[in-house]
Amino acid sequence: MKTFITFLSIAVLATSCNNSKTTEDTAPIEAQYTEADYDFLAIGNPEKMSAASKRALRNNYHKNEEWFGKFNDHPLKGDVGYEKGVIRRDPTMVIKVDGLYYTWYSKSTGATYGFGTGDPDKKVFPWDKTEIWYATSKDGWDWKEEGLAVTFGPKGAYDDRSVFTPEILAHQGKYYLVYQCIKAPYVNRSFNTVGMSVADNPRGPWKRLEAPILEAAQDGEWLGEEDNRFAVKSQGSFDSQKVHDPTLLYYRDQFYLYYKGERMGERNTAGGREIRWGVAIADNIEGPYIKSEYNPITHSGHELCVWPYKGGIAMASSADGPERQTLQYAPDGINFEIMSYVNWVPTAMGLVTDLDNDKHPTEALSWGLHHKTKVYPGETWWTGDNYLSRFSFSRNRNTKAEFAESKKE
Ligand code: AAL
Repeated sequence: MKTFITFLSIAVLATSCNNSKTTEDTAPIEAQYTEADYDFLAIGNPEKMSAASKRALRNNYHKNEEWFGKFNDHPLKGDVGYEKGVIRRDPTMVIKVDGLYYTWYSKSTGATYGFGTGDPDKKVFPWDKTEIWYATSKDGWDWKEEGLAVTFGPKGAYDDRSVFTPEILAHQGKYYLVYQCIKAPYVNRSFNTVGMSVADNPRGPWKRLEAPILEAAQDGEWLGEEDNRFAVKSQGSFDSQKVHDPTLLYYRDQFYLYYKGERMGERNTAGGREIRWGVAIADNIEGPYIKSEYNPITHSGHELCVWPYKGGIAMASSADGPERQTLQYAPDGINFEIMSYVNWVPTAMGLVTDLDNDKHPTEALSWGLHHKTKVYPGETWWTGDNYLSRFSFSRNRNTKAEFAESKKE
């Protein structure tokens, strides 16, 4: 036993020497791995471990099994499901007020033409010329569309072309919508902003702030005059062109505005599109929001999905990057580690905020909303229609506790 403990100490310390050391990394190996851990991972001889077995221990597959599971999709009833010619997408978190669930989402109608038509009024993307609408439900299945919440700003303002991809935060009796904004004209090289509207009641009226609360860094340099977002002399920060999917959480007595950044001259890398997340933090809910010095805080993910769990922040990383389709956890809301790999992460998840998150690592994922795309034969995804749907998360059948229990019999 002593021999393998010494061998393992060296192996584990060697593999962890490039990472920031936690108490666990530096703890004596006896404290890290027990015979039960080896048995759980079916490692018969700890003196002869394959790279995969060492990685299983290092990545905590014996500890994090409660984070593993599978997402499912279920159609909704009522007004927000598929409707030809109507875009409903990017639902917010689902909040419960006086026994009724509320969600907000981007809504638009009319054909999408793409860029370069020569007519600056033509809709370029499903989320262009979009406003924020809302719907309510008694049971989370049957949704009633209630109407418009936030429309465009006045001509010439930062939000005069499109307001979309909203997120909601209920805080101290008020309601805050944060969302993406586009100022006309919408071109490939547009820089976008994040806006905020405030209401005393989830049914509005909503009052928009005069200025955006977050802006793209705009610190890259375009190459040439052509409207091509991939042609750059330098790329700049991870959020040099876009600040997307704003998601506001009240955390540690401050306001954490998580967001997705897109870079000028975005590349396609090993993980697909070059997408990363950042966070901007404020003492007051209306700002100023200061971008964290630790940005980017992920090297993967697409639409934001974050939730409070046991004093830290958990997240689901969806479509892009080498760590796509993982669940991750940051004890401080900034330093995320992979906890599990999942079959699929629903697009633009809106979590339900009145679930008992701390009960289980994936309790917050019990159910929620996301959007889907109906692509018509012979057409591209962006001429299709988006509609809302419901997801659920099924946990693994055999947790470590159950495994230990079965060994007793
Ligand atoms: C989504 C989101 C943002 C983008 C667009 C609409 O996937 O990342 O909201 O701007 O696509």
